[in-house]
Amino acid sequence: MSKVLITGGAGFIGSNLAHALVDNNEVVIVDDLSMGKKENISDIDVTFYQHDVCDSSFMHRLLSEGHFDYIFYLAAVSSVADSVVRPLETHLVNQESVLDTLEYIRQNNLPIKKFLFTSSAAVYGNYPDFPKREDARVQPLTPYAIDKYASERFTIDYNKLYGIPTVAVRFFNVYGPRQNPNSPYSGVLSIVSKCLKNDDTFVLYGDGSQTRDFVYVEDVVNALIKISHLKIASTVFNIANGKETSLMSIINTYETVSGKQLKVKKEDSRNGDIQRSIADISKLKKIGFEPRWSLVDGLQKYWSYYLSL
Ligand code: UD2
Repeated sequence: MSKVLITGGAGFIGSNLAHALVDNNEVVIVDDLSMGKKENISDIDVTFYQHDVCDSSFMHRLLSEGHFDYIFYLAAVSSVADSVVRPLETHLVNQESVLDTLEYIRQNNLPIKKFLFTSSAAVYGNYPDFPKREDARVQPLTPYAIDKYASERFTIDYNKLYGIPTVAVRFFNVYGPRQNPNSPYSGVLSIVSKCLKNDDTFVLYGDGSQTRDFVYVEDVVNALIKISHLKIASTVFNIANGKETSLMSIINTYETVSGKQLKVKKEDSRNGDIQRSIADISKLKKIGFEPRWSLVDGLQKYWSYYLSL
């Protein structure tokens, strides 16, 4: 049995990962519950610490006493828009806490098998090269993207310079059960789900022509587990579906799936918002990973989960 630390493990992606790992691993979770929820992990047998990853003395103690084989670093303020409003606070979480953990691992020669950092498609910015390959030009346009890119590079450099087994991934737009819809900065499909269910009005920023590569959380979790077990290190993988969908079009599909109509109010685009996003996932495919969830199937599963709440 391996020992696994998931920072941000009570959050959306982290809690789905914890559910997938818990049967065959000893799972420890650190989460300050700023976006995560205790209920996300209350049905599984994990050790949970409600703590901020910026509390470095707590993190150092945990790392030295935990004897972790795998560390999945998912703790983050995961909103682009929020980072534009609170650049310094989000920087401390999205970059400094990551570097502090890497540095503690280095200084203490902790014998981990893999440190996996979760970066973001936001690093690509608005250059018009599509689909985005991992070696495409980057253009981090927001504090969120800057921090994710820097942390990703630190992660990779800690392998190149110090031999620590590290790897990074870039999430595109992940959706599915347990995504918290209750912040204005929540993922768009969690907000759409809530509005559809409660007949609330959805605020559409921009004209809906902006595109995203939406990927179902179960595919993301399977990709994370697969990548963490690879012998290779010091590289970055896109995690996405490889399909480009406009916001308007996914809303229409969701209306069909749910049999309901979304009330929409339009507002100006958000500051720093990206117009197009689509991943090249051939690097993922090369390691034998293929996303299994189509948009319709993923939305159907998400909607039935949502109705059951
Ligand atoms: C998502 C991730 C981010 C990063 C990025 C990578 C979330 C919350 N954010 O940012 O962490 O990985 O992808 O590209 O998952 N929108 C509305 N109305 C709303 C909310 C959003 O119109 O109530 C729009 C928003 O302006 C944007 C699109 O929907 O054009 C997607 O927004 P998002 O916040 O879900 O995700 P994004 O792409 O900014």
